[in-house]
Amino acid sequence: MERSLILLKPDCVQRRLIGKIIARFEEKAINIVAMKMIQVTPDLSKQHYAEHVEKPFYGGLEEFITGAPVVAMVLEGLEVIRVVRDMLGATNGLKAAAGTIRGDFSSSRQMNLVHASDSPESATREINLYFKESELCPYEPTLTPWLKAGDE
Ligand code: FUP
Repeated sequence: MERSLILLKPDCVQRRLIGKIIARFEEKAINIVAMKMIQVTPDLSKQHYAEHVEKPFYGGLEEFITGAPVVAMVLEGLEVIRVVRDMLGATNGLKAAAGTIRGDFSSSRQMNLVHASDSPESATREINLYFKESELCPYEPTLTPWLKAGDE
């Protein structure tokens, strides 16, 4: 089992797409094990996007991500880091394939609706940035026998 840190970004909240996007993850039978709405601060943004802080686009990115609340979630499932990235599509909504979340709902590189961790190392770092251990609520869905075979 893997975990991934997902943010429904300010554009997702402002456009009233939270429910639709969460439904995509639920329909895929991915487990939501933590969720909360928060206001990202400039300090948290700099920690989250540490690899981008020196880049020319960072100022705009920080203004965007701190501009309205986000919904932070921890998703859990088999290969969930790759599965969710595939569900999101390419970073730029204009380039994301139709059928992906960004391909269907975004026409922007910055306002691409959802963040998802890109590796196990990033997932651990990002989950610890947004959640305390006590805020995680892992559980076994009663539907599990109908979601995958016993040896998967
Ligand atoms: P991703 O891994 O899909 O989140 O994308 P990146 O780590 O490459 O970029 C992080 C965020 O910066 C993306 F959500 C989009 C944004 N970005 C810009 O706003 N301008 C750029 O030129 C590049 C990325």
